[in-house]
Amino acid sequence: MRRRLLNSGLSIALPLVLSMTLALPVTRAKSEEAKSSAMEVRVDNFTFALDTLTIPVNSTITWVNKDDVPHVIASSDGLFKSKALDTDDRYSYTFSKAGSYSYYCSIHPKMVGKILVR
Ligand SMILES: [Cu+2]
Repeated sequence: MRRRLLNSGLSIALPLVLSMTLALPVTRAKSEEAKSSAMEVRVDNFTFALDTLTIPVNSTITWVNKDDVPHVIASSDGLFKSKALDTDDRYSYTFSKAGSYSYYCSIHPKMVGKILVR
């Protein structure tokens, strides 16, 4: 009797869990809320992979250049600036205060991104 109850409970719960798991990637937008305190932003095809990123205070963002031309990660208000990043070079910055941080590539100023720190 007890085993029968357990089985019927599982058969209801399992499809529910599966459908929730499958739904996750679909609901992720290009601008996503980050849970982790270390995030990577790929620079590829003259764009920042996540053009707007929301992160908790004290998160570290690492930009990785996947292009075969150099890019420079530069804060719009002069807070940070990388050296010229060649292919696969990385640049990291830790955001210790809440706020909105716009940045761009100083070689290609049309490349822009934003970090929202909460
Ligand atoms: Cu660039």
